[in-house]
Amino acid sequence: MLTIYAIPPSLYCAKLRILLRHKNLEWRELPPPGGYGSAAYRQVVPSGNLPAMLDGDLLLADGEAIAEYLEERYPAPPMLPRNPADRAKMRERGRFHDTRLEPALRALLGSIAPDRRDAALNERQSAILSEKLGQLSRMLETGPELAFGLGDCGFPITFAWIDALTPPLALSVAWPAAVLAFRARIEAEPAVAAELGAYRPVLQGWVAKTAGSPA
Ligand SMILES: N[C@@H](CCC(=O)N[C@@H](CS)C(=O)NCC(=O)O)C(=O)O
Repeated sequence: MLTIYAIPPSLYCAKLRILLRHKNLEWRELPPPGGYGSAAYRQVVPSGNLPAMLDGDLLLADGEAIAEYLEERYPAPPMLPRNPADRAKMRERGRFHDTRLEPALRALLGSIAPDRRDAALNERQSAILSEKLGQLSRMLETGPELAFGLGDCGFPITFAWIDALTPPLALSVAWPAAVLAFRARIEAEPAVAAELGAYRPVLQGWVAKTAGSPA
């Protein structure tokens, strides 16, 4: 059985669980030894990255490296299309999530606690998130021909974070119609629905605790 090092509120750990669920894989989860960011965990995983995965003797850290490995090791159901151009488009979508959209959200994490609220930052990041969603909307016009793939797994989790941070940080994010349609489509995937069902309460509890409002 696969072992995953994870912590409950981690966006990238939830993203990986969507893939595990979609591929019907069994896994057990361990917290990082010594806790988040600990030296003890870096003894096991040099980069300290979460998630990390153990498959027999193989230790891998980084969500995308893990996802590509699992796709090759457990090819059914396929999460990359068959032809090279569509495979590349699916990877492009995933990279856009990890390197463009999610960092625009991550910039807000330091501003959730009431004593660290930064209204100007929240406004700026609202505009950047809206811009990224606009870019995604245009990218979806030429999407790869696969109902659900590797490049899709991060979006439902980042969308849930935007929802969760919108009330406490008074975000104003514009959602293009094509992104809302994409969101509805991927949220209807059983693996996504199952992960969101488990993850949303954890996320909402974490945000409520950090933002200082009742869960
Ligand atoms: N690109 C990485 C991002 C993962 C990431 O940012 N993980 C955070 C937790 S959500 C983390 O590892 N933080 C601890 C650290 O970097 O030491 C991946 O896909 O695995």
